[in-house]
Amino acid sequence: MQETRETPETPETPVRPATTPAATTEIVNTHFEDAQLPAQLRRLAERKTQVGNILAGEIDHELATRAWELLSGATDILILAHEHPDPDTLGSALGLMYALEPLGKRCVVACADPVPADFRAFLPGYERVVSELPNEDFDLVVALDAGDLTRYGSLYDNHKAFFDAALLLNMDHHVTSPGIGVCAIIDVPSAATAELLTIFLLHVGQPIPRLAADCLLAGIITDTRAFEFDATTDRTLLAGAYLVACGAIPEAIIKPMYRLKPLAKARLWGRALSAVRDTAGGRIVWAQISQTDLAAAGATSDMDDGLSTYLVDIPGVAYAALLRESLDGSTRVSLRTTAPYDAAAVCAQFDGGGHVRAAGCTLHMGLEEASQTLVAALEAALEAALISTGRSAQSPHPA
Ligand SMILES: [Mn+2]
Repeated sequence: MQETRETPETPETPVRPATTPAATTEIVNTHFEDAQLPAQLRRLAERKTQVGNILAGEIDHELATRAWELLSGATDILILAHEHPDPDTLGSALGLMYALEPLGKRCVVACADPVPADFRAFLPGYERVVSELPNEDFDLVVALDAGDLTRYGSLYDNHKAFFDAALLLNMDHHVTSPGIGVCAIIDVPSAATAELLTIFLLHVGQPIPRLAADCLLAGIITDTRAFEFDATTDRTLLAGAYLVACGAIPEAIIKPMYRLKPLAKARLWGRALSAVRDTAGGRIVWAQISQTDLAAAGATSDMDDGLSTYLVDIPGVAYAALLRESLDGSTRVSLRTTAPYDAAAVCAQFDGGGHVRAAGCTLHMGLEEASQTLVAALEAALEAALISTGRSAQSPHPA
């Protein structure tokens, strides 16, 4: 993602409205007449305060107070992001670090796995994330975005005795989290742990510095795919609004996360998309990527990432598959479905797995044979699903 920055820009970068008075005088000057400045800035500051007050009331007072007592009482704080990190766990950890450091806290952010290169463009402080503990001299551990110590991977495995005895504060938003430590705030209505942290910091009256806002907004935006997923609530948007008022810039996250792509990736997608096949009246679509395609496009095998999701957005599609030829001659399948079709159930037939809407499997055969095998399985799955709803697989889809 770093190698090609020459992609055509949107026409003009829009002038952003002013956010915090201190940080954005320059931008304000391009937007408002000088004479209007003080009143305008006052209005922006008032609005920020109003939004902050609404958010501050959105957390259980007892729990937040207990959590803040733990943080206030600690000096050396270990902040954990879960293994195979996403930007929510990392952004929450770094955001909390940037919020606590002005109070004189010494913070170490740790994650069992390195920060993926794709996230580095929009996560300030990523270079401070360590994958092994420098020591065990911490008086508090804060575990973020997972409510089970095993999710912290090798960090936990390598320091079991330390973690099992540590004073532990846990913040997460997953409904499946059992919660760990002396204080666990598992806030399921939050679309992201970063949303919960934003609310928490506001509740306890802590300022959110610009760098903390950048990290927290990255968590919210990526856990909601830019406020798209149905976990997004009015409160999620308010938290985003507050962080923007703190100086965070949505485009600085959304563009590198979702839009920037190397030229080789565009060429690879072009090859695959120009040969998309379909059956069952367009309810099943699939594309293939061979080693020849990868070589011709100058692409790496990870550059098919996102292509099956792109295909499932074709109207009327039930199943969208991407099949990629591996170097060992097997075929990797990435399957996406629309409701109510079950991607995991189909992939399970080939010893794969995943989620209802997104799953994968490996077929130990060449690309063409794998396509036929998979499509036969998809047709059977579609037929079974349609019979159960009294429709026909052969009729064209309504879209
Ligand atoms: Mn999350």
